[in-house]
Amino acid sequence: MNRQQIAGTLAEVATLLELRGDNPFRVRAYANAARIVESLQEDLATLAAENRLTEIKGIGTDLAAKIAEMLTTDRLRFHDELKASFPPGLLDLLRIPGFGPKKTKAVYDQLQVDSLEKLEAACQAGRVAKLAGFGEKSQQKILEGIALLRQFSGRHHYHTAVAAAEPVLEALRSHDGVIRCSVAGSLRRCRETIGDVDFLVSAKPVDAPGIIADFVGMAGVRAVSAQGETKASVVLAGGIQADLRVVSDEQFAFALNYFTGSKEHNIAMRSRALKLKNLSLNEYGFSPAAEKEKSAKELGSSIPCRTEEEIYAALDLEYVPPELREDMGELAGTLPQLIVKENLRGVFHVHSTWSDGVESIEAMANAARDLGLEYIGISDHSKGQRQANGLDETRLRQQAVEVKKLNAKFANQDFRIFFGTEVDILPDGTLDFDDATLAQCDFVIAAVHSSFTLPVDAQTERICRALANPKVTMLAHPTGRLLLEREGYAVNMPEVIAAAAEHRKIIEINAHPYRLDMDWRLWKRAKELGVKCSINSDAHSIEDYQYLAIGAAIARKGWLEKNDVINCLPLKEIEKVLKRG
Ligand code: DGT
Ligand code: CA
Ligand code: CA
Repeated sequence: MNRQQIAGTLAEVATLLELRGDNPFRVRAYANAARIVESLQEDLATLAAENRLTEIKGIGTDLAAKIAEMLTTDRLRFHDELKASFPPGLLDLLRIPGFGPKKTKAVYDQLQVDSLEKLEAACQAGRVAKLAGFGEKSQQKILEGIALLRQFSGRHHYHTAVAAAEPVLEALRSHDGVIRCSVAGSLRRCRETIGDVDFLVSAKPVDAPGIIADFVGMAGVRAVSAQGETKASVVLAGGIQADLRVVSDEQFAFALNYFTGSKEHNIAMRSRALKLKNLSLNEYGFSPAAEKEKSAKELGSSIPCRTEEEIYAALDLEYVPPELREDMGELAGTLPQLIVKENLRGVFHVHSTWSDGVESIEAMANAARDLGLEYIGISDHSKGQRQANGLDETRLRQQAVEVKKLNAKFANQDFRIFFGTEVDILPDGTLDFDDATLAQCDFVIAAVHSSFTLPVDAQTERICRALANPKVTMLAHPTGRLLLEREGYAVNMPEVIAAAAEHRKIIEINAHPYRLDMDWRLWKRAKELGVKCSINSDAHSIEDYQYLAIGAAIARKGWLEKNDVINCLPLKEIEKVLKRG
């Protein structure tokens, strides 16, 4: 077990002991030990090996033995036994916001409630309100808490979390006591899904309680899970959990860096600080490695840093943009000049009413032009997509005529509609249109929309065969995943990437927030092999164009630069590229 897991187990022991009605001093000893281990700077395994665990303040012989047991056996028998002594469903009650061990014990002892379902039923029957210390109001709160729990037990799509975070950030920013504020965590790193939203604020100590009070009382807050003097956790509308931490302005950069993560990036930063400068680094600042972790918290950072730039500079590093902080080599050498969404000059993979879009081609074109783009690539579905009103050969020819007419209208406006298709890749790797039909297109996007359950080798071969087709320009959403809904189909992506490189095909980042496919983790390798990216909106409506910003964020996570992304090319150049084939 690592430090974090050991701390978590100790905290759970404290909760379970309290639930059992154990001696409060014993409960507190475990809770304290969890906190101590959590913030410990020294390496637990080293301390244990040198028999020095008891030197940690608050860790006696009994706790030291338990920590040693977790270090060597990866479990704690005492914890296992405690857990086994309760009905498994009982522990779920602890996840209800505001429902701690005391309340859990009360409903268990007095009403034999040992699961969320039973608690819900007891509340609905009015039995919980009658218990001492509960009442009608708290019964209602429990029901709301259970409903929320069901909703927020999962993760959330990036765009949902952004939408939930924006008003909160705005409210925090407008608060008088707030000096600086930011989102942190996975949201700042632009991960494709978000567990909880992390907010960080700097303020004077006197202002912290007021900021916390305003945060938990905000209009969008549905429930308060925890509230302290400098931090709080709430559930926002839509069931998204959010944490707020308030720190001093001197600590802000360090806290921002720490709580932005990722955990793996933090670990790499810490070990670099130690190796290079003999300094320990945490959310409070730098301190001489020989001293206990407390020193930065209490004495201030031994190298003061106002900004994250200064922290990286102190470690002889260039600034690492949050999207790259995933421990994928970002501390090892020169960083790319990452693409920004303003670099995008046009957009491919646009649908219209000809298949399953909701706007005409002309409306989609005008909207793109209003956004400052110079071209769109219309690519409606092919005939295999009957439920999406896919086009057959005849309708495709008619659509080509319409696009030609529209382009005549746009001729003097430095704007162009490229004519394409999102053609199905059939199970054997051939395409839904023959070469002669595809020849009238300016570009061709090949996509898998069926036979998701092929064995991995067959699926890979199918896609690679499509990529070998000279008529194909780019590959759509390579794994077909729908984030938080459905896994992608089994496919050997390194082989697909190699095939794209060999046949000089583009791979898309499908910017739809449910897809974000091809995954950011694969782009570094693809780029090394020379594969180009197209950030595609997959727009079925005008609003969907906004997904381009998410696509650009994912491209940044994939280390991509402007030159790696073909729709950063201006109209005149993309015309040449498409003509060359
Ligand atoms: P999420 O919420 O699951 O989408 O992912 P994050 O990255 O936002 O994770 P979260 O909210 O648990 O914590 C926020 C950041 O705090 C995380 O990215 C890094 C930092 N952090 C949390 N726990 C640890 C830890 O045990 N060690 C280190 N080094 N950093 C941590
Ligand atoms: Ca988070
Ligand atoms: Ca968090």
